[in-house]
Amino acid sequence: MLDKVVIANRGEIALRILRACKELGIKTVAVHSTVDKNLKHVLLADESICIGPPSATESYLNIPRIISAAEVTDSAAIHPGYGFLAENADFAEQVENSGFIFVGPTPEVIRIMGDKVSAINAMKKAGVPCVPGSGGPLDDDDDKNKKIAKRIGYPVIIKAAGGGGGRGMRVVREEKDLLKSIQATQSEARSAFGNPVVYMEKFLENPRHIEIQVLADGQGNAIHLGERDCSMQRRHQKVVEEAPAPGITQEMRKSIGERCARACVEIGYRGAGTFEFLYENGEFYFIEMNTRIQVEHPVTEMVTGIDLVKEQLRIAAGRPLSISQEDIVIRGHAIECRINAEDPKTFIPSPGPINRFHPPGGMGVRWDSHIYTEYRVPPNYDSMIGKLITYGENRDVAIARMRNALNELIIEGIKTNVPLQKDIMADENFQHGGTNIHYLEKKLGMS
Ligand code: MV4
Repeated sequence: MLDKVVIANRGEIALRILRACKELGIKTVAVHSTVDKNLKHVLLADESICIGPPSATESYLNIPRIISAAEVTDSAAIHPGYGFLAENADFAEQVENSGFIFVGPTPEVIRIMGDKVSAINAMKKAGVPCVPGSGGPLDDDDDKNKKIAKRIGYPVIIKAAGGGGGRGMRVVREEKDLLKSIQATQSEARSAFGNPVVYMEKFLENPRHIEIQVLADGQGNAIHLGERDCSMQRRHQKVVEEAPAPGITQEMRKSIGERCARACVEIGYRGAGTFEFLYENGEFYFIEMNTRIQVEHPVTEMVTGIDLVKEQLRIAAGRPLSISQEDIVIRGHAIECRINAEDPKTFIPSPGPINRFHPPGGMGVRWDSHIYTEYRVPPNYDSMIGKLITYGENRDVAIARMRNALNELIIEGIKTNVPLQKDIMADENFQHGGTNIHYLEKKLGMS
């Protein structure tokens, strides 16, 4: 096993990684900004190093400082968590070139998936179903673009190859708007991502967002761990996630999951990964792949019993996958509510001191969070302060437990989105299951 790991992140995921390391007998190094010196995982880590001021660009995004921390502590590996440098191929490459193990896929694979055009082409080649589209970058030939759009059929969507996660997209409903939309997306993409390449897809009007979790060892073995439904979102920020996805049958899960696992072997994937799909009218359409552990990984852990972060660390240590596809059984139902320090109506971040805190508990309740009484939520980072996960033998039980757990959860001193989460859990359409990606924004009266 790895001897010592640098946790190159903060907040709940840093604590999550620390716990997995401890279970595996791996020593831990916390790297943190000045404002994060009292984070729970920093206090629990074997060693800690301050790597800079609060600004993420000077701390959690500062590659030389993180690699130096690995050097001075004689660490074996660096776990990037999610966000920050987790999907930065240059970081993964520099980590490897400095003689450390990057807990994740190879830099080459991260690079392929970071470019959405190359990701789609790799997946198409590997037999993963994709959205009908241009199959490559669009050029300046207006007539050619019109032909592509006509073949696909309106409405179409123009997306930036360097985008992802909802940044740099434009829907086009009629031919007369095509050229200017392509040009606008190109120039936006050039300034936002330094890459003007755009591509075209059929625009799906009312899909759900369903993703498949995979694990691969980079030694020819790969498995899938079923799907998550992440459709409950606002402005591309997920709010509630669940596993399994309502209405997805064993047969559908097996069929799409096996295609993802096979694709992992084909592209030489290593580590935990997620295939993102749009799901509409009973069909899955690949849109992007995430090459990191995701925020919502606990719902998959609850329904499979597999510790995904421990698996990441075992894979990074060079061990072949210890679990086979037959070992994976989806049992029961899990729901995750993201808890954010924000106004529940305006969504304006609400940093500050937590004066009173009581976590929920009971059967099937999991609270993944770094917060404690008198912890101060800094204004410098993402507003997510915890994740409340409930499990039950079926979806109704998981919802009932979530409603109880949200009522038990007390966080005072700052505003949180707990009231919004209570509203969602009480919503009859959510309770019925299978709401699409537009549901929450419509409920909130945004569109
Ligand atoms: C789409 C789409 C409809 N049709 N692609 C937004 C985030 C990025 N990952 C892809 N996104 C979308 N791509 C086609 N061809 C609708 C969205 C989309 C979306 C997707 C997932 C979750 C939330 C979303 C919210 C708005 C739009």
